[in-house]
Amino acid sequence: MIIGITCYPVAGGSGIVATELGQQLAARGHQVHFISYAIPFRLDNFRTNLMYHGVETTAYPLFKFPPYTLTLAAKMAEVSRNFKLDILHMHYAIPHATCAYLARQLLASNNEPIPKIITTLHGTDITLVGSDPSFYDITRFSIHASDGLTAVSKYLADETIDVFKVKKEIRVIHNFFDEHRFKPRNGCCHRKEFATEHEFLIAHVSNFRPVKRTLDVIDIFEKISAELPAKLVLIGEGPDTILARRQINKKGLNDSVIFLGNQSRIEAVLPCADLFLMPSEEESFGLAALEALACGVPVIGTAGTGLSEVVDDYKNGFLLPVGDTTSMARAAISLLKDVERLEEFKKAAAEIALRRFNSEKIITEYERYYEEVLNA
Ligand code: GMT
Repeated sequence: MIIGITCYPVAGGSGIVATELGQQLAARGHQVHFISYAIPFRLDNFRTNLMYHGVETTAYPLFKFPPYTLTLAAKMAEVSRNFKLDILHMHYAIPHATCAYLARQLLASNNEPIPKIITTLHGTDITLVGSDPSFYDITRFSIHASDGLTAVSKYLADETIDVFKVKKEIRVIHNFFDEHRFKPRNGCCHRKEFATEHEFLIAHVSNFRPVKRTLDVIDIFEKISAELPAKLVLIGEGPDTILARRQINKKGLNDSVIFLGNQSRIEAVLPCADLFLMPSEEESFGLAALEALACGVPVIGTAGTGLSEVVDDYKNGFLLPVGDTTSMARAAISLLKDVERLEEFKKAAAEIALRRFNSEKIITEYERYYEEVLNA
């Protein structure tokens, strides 16, 4: 198949999933074309069957906001025409599915072959509409204009059907991880750069948006470190980074917290950790939590979100109510104090992640879904 993929190229779960998917499809012999305004984060190597098409953002005195979506739609049509795309796979309805719809109209107006549009929902479309209802109609329209729809969890599929009154099937295809990159510690690890042998290492990875509740991460860590020797490693950057730094300073935790900023190879750090914290307000899936589990790191996260499809409560982590940092810290402390149980959780983390979310399985699900949509 010849597939065009558009995603947000910046660090974030949806871009990572799109990039890994494109790379693995290319490795299976499909021709993959990334169409975006920058090379996606994690698309760092040359690969056979894989091409990147940059989209220009035009600065023109009349434009207060450069019309990126129009140049993106035009580029989608151009790549479709030049490479005879079978599928345009959009990650996010807004604006990508809308642009794909426009590209399709452009091609149709010239009687040119039209690729099928598949949209994968990652969650933030709903958040966007939640914070700005003016996006509701265009999001609903773009969802319905797609030939195929997937969601990264059942939780998200149900929410989307509910919020947007969706009348078509949304196929649930869970996120996955690259099993060659994310695996438990094998002796060669940077652990001693972060913590001593006697300290526990706690990790958190996110884009530090308010939805991630980074201050809860610090609160949980403060409670853990009051009882046990521990260090906290923070990976990622975002609007709440400054708040987090201020809070760490205020609590006198500077010597116990390591900020690593954005990292493209988090698999070098994750396996060193004993526990991963994801106390988000909302999480349609929680890819960073899956990557931690794959590295054999149990997760403490929020109940009642898509994380429930990723973390097995009481087997490889604990899911607790949003904002309940006391219970989260208590769960963390009791697990860290129980050496045998911690080892069981670590083993279960890697095993369950590999069994349910290995890339081989999930990429095949995408391939089959592409075929279904093409033959519909
Ligand atoms: O969580 C973010 O802020 C990033 C966002 C994104 O678009 O990259 O992540 C969303 O998509 C990921 C990949 O499917 C999911 O693992 C995340 O759970 C989801 N984020 C939220 O639902 C808040």
